[in-house]
Amino acid sequence: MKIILKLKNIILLTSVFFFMAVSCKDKQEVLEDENAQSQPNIIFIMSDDHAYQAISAYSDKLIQTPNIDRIANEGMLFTNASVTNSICAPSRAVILTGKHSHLNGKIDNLSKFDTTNVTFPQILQSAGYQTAMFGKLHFGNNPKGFDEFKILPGQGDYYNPTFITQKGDTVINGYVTDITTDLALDWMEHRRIPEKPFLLMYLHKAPHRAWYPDEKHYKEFTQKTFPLPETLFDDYEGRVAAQTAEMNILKHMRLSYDNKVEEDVLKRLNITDGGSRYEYNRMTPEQRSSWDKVYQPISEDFEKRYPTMDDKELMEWKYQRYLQDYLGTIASVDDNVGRLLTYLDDNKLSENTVVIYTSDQGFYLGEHGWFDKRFMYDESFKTPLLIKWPNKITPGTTEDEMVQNLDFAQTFLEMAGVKAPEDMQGESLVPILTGKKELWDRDAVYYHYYEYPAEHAVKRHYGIATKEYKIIRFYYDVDEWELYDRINDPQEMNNVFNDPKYAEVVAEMKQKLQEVREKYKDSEKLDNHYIQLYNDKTHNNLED
Ligand code: SGN
Ligand code: CA
Repeated sequence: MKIILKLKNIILLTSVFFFMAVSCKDKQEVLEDENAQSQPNIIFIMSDDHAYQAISAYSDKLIQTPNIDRIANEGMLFTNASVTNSICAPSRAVILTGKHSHLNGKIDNLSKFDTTNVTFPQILQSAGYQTAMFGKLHFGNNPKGFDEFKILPGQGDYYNPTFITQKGDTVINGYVTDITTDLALDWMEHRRIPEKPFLLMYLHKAPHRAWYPDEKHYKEFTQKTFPLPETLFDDYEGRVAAQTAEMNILKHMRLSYDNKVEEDVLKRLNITDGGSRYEYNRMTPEQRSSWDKVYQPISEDFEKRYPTMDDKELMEWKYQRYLQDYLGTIASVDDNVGRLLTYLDDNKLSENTVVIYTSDQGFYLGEHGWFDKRFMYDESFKTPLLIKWPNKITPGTTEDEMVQNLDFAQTFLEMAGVKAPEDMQGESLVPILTGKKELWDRDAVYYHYYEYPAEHAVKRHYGIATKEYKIIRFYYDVDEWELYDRINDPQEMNNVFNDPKYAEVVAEMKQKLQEVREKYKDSEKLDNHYIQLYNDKTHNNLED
């Protein structure tokens, strides 16, 4: 009896002490503790030029990406996510500001980002989030709203890259994809404040041109052969802007710069297609020696075969070389996403962390005979999007609603319970993620590409896509319209704009395009304003 009484007293006393301790806690601290529990951590993973065709959750024809797929297996796979402007820095500006290019001002890669724009990381930081960014930004200036950043200058390098940090520039030896992950893990391990929710932007340079894999993966991928896309030999009939674009694998991909044929071999073969193996020249002697063991035999083989190759054979050879290196860089991204997810598991962070995987845009992997992006055609208009949010998203869900990178800012703010500014132009994806799809009624998405005249010669164009159709207008030095029937012609080979059978659809889509342009506050006046700015040399103040 006595023992039980004693025990009761101990319990009572401990409870009193506990409540005293809580009430002694600063009110603000308590609030932060509560927020830390209710506000999820957000990890935004973005790679550069990662085609959805090269993620096995979408298609396993080319590569297995088990770690990236895990995000969809535990969350949601978006099969109809697109960008508003398929090029690097503009896409990033749209993501950060939640505004279309014509309003945030970052229309192309050539001008600096206007830092008077309000970005979602700044808002999250003010709302108590700890924020960090590692990897590629490509803005020409440093990001605002981050407690810590280590970013690549411009495009960044694969081998032994330089990073811009708050304490100055530093060169880190090794492979960029591994290093970017090391930086992110080091920040989570040593500088994360456990009482605060965090936003981590973890941004890979890979698989951007000129596609330099690490040793493990070039050894593996140079042994592989990939299926040819059905449209590899597209002749661009009926599509004027496609005819003048300069991104054809046969005609515009460079044998040394892109396909890594040694310069001496090209000299002996009398081939001058410009460029050199830039990244090779950055390697340490050890890195070069490993590289040469694999790539020298490829050059030697090419030297033997080239004299008898016709265009078809050369196209196929270049396509295989392209995919071997491109996919090799993705295999590293996948390994490193695995490292990050394992870290979250090991540190009990998985349950309260949203993980997003996306790319700054899609990419052509030989479809239409192309590499690169920029066009509103599906392979570069669409982008991969996989989101895991434990206890909110039903694992293994596939979603075909037309969502865009424009929606990310408002989505993250809503996840954090923070009100988004009225002038953001996207829509939060939270209803879709949490099974309240009836609140989502978007029926068309808007697109506008500006960087012309420029590399790859893709003409300026804007358009809208609905689930059934896509209408595009190319302008500046042409005035060309295109219409695609997305259901019957998913490869977008037949421009049916002038087909009388589609006259009614054309009229409806033109009308809708006008309405959408008005809704998003885009106009001919703004088109002309940006042409004027572009022609003014001060606009082009950045190297690509
Ligand atoms: C570089 C590439 C282009 C690529 C742009 C933009 N050329 O200029 O092929 O389209 O970047 O890419 S290279 O010869 O320098 O590799 S983006 O992803 O940054 O928009
Ligand atoms: Ca890109």
